[in-house]
Amino acid sequence: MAIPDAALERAAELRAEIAFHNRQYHRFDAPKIPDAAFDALMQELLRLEKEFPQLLTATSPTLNVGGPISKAFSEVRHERPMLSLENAFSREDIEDFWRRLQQKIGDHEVTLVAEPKLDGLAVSLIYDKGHLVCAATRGDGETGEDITANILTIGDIPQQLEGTGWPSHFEIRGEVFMSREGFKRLNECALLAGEKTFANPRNAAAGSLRQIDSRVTRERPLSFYCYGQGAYPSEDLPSHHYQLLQQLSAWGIPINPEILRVTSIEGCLSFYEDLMKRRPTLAYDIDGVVYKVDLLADRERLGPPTARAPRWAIAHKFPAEEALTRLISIDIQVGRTGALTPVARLEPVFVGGVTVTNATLHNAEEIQRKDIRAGDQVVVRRAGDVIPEIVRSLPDQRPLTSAPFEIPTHCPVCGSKVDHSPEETILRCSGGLFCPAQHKESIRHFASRKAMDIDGLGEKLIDQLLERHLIETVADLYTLSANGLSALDRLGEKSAENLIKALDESRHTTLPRFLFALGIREVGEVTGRLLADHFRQFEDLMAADTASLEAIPDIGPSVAQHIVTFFQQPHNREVIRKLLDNGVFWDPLPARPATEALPLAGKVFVVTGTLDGFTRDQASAAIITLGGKVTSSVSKKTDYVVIGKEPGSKASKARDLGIDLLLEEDFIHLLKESGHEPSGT
Ligand code: 9MJ
Repeated sequence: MAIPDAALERAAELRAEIAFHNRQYHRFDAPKIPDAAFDALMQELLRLEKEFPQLLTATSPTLNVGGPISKAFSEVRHERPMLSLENAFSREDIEDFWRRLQQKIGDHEVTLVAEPKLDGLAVSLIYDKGHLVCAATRGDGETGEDITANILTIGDIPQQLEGTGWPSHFEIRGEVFMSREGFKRLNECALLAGEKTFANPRNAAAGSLRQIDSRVTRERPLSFYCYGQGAYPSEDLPSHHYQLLQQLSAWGIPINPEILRVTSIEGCLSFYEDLMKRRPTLAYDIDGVVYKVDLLADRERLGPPTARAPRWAIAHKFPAEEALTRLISIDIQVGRTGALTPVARLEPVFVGGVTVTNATLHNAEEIQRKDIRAGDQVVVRRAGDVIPEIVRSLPDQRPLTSAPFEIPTHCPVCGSKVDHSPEETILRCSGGLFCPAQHKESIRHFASRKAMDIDGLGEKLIDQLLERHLIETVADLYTLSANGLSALDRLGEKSAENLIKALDESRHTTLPRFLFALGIREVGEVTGRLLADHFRQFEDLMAADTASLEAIPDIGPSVAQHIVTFFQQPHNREVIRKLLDNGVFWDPLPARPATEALPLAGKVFVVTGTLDGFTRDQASAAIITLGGKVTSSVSKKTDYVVIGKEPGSKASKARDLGIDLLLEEDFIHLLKESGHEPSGT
């Protein structure tokens, strides 16, 4: 069958692109596109070559591992080819793998070794009479670069083996990588020194290992885990891969402690799921897991390797955390407090296991710094449950007509001037409640579950109520009638009645909720509770000055000023008066007993570290309610230090001073003994 011109052209295009990206990745340690985008190019070429086998040539990247080798290092010919791994992306791919194993070695139970797949750089290490004599990169799989001098600087890798019994000449293989912490430190130092930073730990590891000057490599935080053997005398090989790793470990070679043996598809998948869950908490980056046939004799029975990969192993890749897509536009959202947030509208893209259409751009300055423009191809990242973000754009493919992003000087909704305070990166609309966006968001906040909890009052309904002038302020919500609501689009009679009922029920609230609902800047739920607890009477809070507010633990000068400013505004006082006139009420808090009579009166506490059941504010509020005092530093006057996880220096100082340390369970016990009831909202 003749090959259609279109297929020929596309194959040539794909090969050129793949060659370019291979060079970026392997030669310069600076990939231009995410791994998943590269994999997609490769998959497309594989599909074409499968459909039109005449397309396949010996030099096709689908048959070749890795990238070109640098002339900066001398060449090392591998005693055995260093292969790559076949990739699996789904349960079906793993089932296929098992089926293939069953066909060839199904005459006994098959055990696999499951390993994390580190995202680093594969290296070969040769030991001669127990001494590390040669280290090489994978290179093109046949020939690698001699990086012995650099490998000798990595403290994890033994230059002389421990114990006894090693073969006189053997080769092991493993991954050199950089921990996330090490990568962060390295980039921070580079930034301070005005040097180039690395995009990720993998590039940093590769860049560090391929330094001409090994004194530079010595300064880099590199680690190593061995995952198998290369050329190894067969008479010295243990029968199983797992045993071999244990043996190597006994000679001082680092082995990943996560490695496990599994005997079923379910075993593989649960290893995969577990590691994927723990992926964000691991000290290093992994991009999947690898399953390997444990019994080495079985590997022979599976047949010779394919062009790139052995048949006895498969890499089960995690969903890519980075993907390429097009940035359609940069919208500016105006929040309740006027903060302007740029939001990226994206062509839908599958990343981190979900389809993403919006991503955060953090702030306007960052967009300018990274020169991200509407219309650009961009790298989107979604790691774990973190909100998707735009990492960078690919300016090479930018349309000629594109213009740099401009920091708005005026609010896109109301046209008011934008404030840009020097100490904040945040831009803020100065329009206050006159800005329709802020106004609408403040009503949404008022109705939200943790505030007045008005069930059924959503964004669309609020839009209509405002557009039809049925409400001006939140106080007007309480003048609505089912009759009046019947004019609204798509709001049935029943829903209208339900909303009126919900509004009516919300009239009976609590003082902490009411304070939170008012939407005073920096007054969240916890501060609302703290203020209610302290003042008891709403009128007293309204009349408070900054000095009396700042005297309350955990109320700083900024929030104190916001509170005073809020209650000074005639507009706010008017809305509050109307809310109370329209029937909003709360049960008065019982008068506070004299502080001296309270169980923790006179006791001084410090809270440090992370508690499981309380935020720091909640723990402080509980102590204060019981008459105790909370301070931020440990001194001789401190009676108790409550310690959570990762407590830091305060705990050791307390220990030095002989102060009572309370673990969270001791603290809860003390609170209970003192008659504390957890405060609900
Ligand atoms: C990584 N990257 O962690 C292999 N790998 O085995 C592990 N790579 C591998 N094994 C054979 N754990 C070829 C590559």
